[in-house]
Amino acid sequence: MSTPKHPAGYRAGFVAVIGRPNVGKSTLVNSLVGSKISIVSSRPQTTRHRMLGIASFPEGQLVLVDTPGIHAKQSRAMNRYMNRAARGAVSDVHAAVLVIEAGRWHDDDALAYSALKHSEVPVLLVVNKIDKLADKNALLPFIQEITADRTFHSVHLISALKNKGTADVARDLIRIMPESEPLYDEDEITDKSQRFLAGELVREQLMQRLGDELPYSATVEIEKFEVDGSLLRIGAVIWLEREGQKAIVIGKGGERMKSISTSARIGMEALFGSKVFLETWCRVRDGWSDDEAALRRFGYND
Ligand SMILES: Nc1nc2c(ncn2[C@@H]2O[C@H](COP(=O)(O)OP(=O)(O)O)[C@@H](O)[C@H]2O)c(=O)[nH]1
Ligand SMILES: [Mg+2]
Repeated sequence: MSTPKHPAGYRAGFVAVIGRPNVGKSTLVNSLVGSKISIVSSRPQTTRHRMLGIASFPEGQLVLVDTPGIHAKQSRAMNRYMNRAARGAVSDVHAAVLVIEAGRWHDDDALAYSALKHSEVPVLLVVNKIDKLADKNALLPFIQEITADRTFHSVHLISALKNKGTADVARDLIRIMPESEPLYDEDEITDKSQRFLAGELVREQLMQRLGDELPYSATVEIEKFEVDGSLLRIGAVIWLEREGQKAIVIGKGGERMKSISTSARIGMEALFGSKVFLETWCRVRDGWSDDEAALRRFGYND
């Protein structure tokens, strides 16, 4: 008879990570997983897809569902896709984490809470970015106000960016999970392919480096992903909506494109643990972000 690999009382389950855009959901998922699998930027709506982050601990495993933020504006096909992905994440989970930003309670926080309220799963309130708060004394009345007429399993004050308080969030969540064998191999960190993650790392650079409107009209397609001995050869196409956007992405003398490519490559090498040869170029496809067929082709299908 084989001895069981996991201790008695090992727990595993799914956790939805919910909140309005830009509160730090992806940063929290990365902190719990211990690797940067979900891209992060200071722009709202960086996360476009629902993705799983797998966080394994000696006493249990959390499968975190990172979501695009729930928000009220739904005019374009892309926004409708992102809201569907976020709301869909609340079904079939064992717990949910509502992430908010310390010191601020927005209408869209209330919208996210109301999406959870009907689901009957325990909800942890995670107040993030406490490192940014000059006056920590202001937190208590803020939290009292939020929790006065809302029900939470527990409240955590954290800084996902500085990994402060996140271990307690994990411990608390594991206690809620059902007893179970691990749901994924303990060395897996996400359900997404390396190919997908490579595209996201290029898109992260676009989100971080381009002016206000442009990042939302760009997407990335990985045309080539080849293993060549210990080297990964990756070819990425940046799809834009208008010819005029090309010059902006490429920059003077190709400088911007070069830094996008270099930073994305460094991120890929860290995540994949191998050397990467990355080629990046731009193409134009008119109006792709409001075209359901083009969205599906670029992997936005649910
Ligand atoms: N100061 C600070 N910034 C944070 C923290 N967590 C996330 N951020 C920043 O907030 C921005 C949005 O984070 P992201 O994880 O993409 O938010 P999401 O849209 O909710 O997934 C990024 O610039 C992060 O670096 C934190 O604990 N402290
Ligand atoms: Mg995100």
